[in-house]
Amino acid sequence: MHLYIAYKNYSSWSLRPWIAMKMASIEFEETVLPFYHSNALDKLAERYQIPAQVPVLVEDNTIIWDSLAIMETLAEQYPDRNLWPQESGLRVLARCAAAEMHSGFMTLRSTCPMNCRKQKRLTDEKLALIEGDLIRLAELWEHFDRANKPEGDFLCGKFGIVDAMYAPVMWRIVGYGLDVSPAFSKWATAMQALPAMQEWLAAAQDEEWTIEAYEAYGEDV
Ligand SMILES: N[C@@H](CCC(=O)N[C@@H](CS)C(=O)NCC(=O)O)C(=O)O
Repeated sequence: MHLYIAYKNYSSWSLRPWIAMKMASIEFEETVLPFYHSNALDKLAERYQIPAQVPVLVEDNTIIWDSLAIMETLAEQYPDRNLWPQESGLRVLARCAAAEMHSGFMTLRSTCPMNCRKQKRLTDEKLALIEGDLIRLAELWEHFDRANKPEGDFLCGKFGIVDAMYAPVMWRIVGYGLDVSPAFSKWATAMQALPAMQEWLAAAQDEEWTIEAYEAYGEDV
């Protein structure tokens, strides 16, 4: 199984299946395709006739070219890893929140691009723009707080796909010094402390590439 991803410092969609696979102890090989610095991603896309985007998971003749589709497929392939919660009501909540991330939070995503190795601060004008998304995050975390779920630090107790979908949001909130809610902060602390997340961060810090377009967001602290 081979996971194609991009810059660990910047590629939020890459982080999602990568951390889900690490947390579920699914073995894989990985290749980083730095699409601002090489045409290797275009070549991969041409070869498989898919969009020139990461993440892409290749297993034998199966090509999966979307983060959520990758994790859904893995949840089917590895039912014992509980990538979705077992209890159906909790699973519905997890699926809704994962889908909401996949198709929403556009303002937060476009205003605060993931930049794991930097601390940034936003102007008041930019902060006002993302206020609605921060309120929505707090509301979502309240849904999970009210849910009947097993013990644990993550949204459904144990780490699962829904946590993986929000993993880059942790870097956005922490990196831009934003405040969501105490429940969110507790989750973010647990997420950041994961050995797999620290492994991702160390690799991001070691990367030689810089993308000026992403560095231009916010003021460096
Ligand atoms: N819907 C896709 C989105 C993937 C996506 O936007 N990936 C970005 C990197 S984080 C990308 O590959 N960008 C390459 C480009 O736009 O040239 C998914 O969930 O996998």
